[in-house]
Amino acid sequence: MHETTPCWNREMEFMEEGHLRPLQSERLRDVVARVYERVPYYKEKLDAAGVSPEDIRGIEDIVRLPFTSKDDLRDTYPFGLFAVPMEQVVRVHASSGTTGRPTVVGYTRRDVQMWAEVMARTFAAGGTHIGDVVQNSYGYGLFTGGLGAHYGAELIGASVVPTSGGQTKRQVQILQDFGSTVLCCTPSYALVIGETGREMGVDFAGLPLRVGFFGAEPWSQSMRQEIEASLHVDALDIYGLSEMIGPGVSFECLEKGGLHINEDHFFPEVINPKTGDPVPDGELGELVFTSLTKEALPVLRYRSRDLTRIVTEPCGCGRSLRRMERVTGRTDEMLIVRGVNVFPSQVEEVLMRIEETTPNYLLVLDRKPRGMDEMEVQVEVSERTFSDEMSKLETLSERIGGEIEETLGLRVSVRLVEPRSLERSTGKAKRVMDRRDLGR
Ligand code: DLL
Repeated sequence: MHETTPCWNREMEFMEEGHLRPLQSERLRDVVARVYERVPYYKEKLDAAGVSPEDIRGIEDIVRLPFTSKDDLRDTYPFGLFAVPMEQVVRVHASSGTTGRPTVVGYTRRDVQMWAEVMARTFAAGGTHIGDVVQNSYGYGLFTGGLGAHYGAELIGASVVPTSGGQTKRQVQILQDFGSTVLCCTPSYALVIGETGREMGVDFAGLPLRVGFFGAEPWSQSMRQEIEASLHVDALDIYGLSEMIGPGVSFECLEKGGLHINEDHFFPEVINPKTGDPVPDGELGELVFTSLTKEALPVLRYRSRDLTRIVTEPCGCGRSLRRMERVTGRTDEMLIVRGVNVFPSQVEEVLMRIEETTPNYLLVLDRKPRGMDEMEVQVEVSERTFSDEMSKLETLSERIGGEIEETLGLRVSVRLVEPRSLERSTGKAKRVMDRRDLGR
């Protein structure tokens, strides 16, 4: 069955029912024993929780383990959670986050190989093969995107062009001249590449570009349509986080119905972020991951703060790896404006439905002198709309305000801004400017 579905590791990706759980159980027992023995911080944590490695008999016992959070990584900065001596660490990455110290992550040689394997599965699921030219526009450096995608594409045997992010005109030039068939970057940067290409007079329909692997930030179904129309590609969602490995934790296949989790390496749970209790499959909650095979930095029950749900229906591709829905936002990204919970992705969905605007927006939050919070939605209008008369623009901004209010239950002010006036990002886009802390 499904012999024709493109894949990298048929045995693991299409594992028969009943085979995966014993493997996960064995790997969980092993990782718990390893961190207990080798990472004093974890020994203390497990002792405090009253759990010893012998208590963990199978994967169902995972709920007995304590959670790990970003703070645990910060408290042990930079290498305190490493479970191997530095001589065995062949790579270090770090994610800067928005506040405080960066989170540092390390890899043994085997970890780097496993990472390439899970990224090869990602690329193969989108039909990448030998002979493909993979333009990798994720940033190379401390960020995991660049090198993570690089090694996976190389393992497949594709020709990798490591452009990294930035110099967008050159990106477009290379897309054309090298005949890139695969593009990797953040979804927001994919749109910037499309926009720049059009300004340069490029017809993407005439290029060999076929598929894009986009991730590292939340995006919506409407944004997928926008990218697919702009670049003439299949736009696939790829997800990951440095604390687990980087990109490669989960990936979409060409069915585009959620992301298959590489659960032989990363065990997923979805919990209620308030209580920490597991929620049933299909219910929205916070994703928690345990790395089952990582050597340098094994992490137990890491609270990702990402919100999603487990998809229960089987996928048309035939893979048995469970799927998660696309991540729509983070628990710490939720804005509370005059008591209303707002996720930037909700505003994005509304803006994407409005034809006269472009997908470039910024939410600006201010606290007014009398203590009221205000949210301004700045959104770029299209070139054609911008040249419309004032009255039309006013009607448009009222319409947008009305639709946002209907969705969020919150009155916001809308400012239409000139095409190309908002800052473009070559990596993760910045959609929120919260100025409410100033002068408090
Ligand atoms: O962003 C790894 C990555 C690189 C993934 C390239 C995909 C492609 P970090 O910098 O540690 O790692 O950021 C991890 O980014 O917890 C999510 O909040 C967010 N994120 C990553 N992928 C997606 C996605 C990389 N497909 C954090 N959809 C995660 C939504 C995503 N959010």
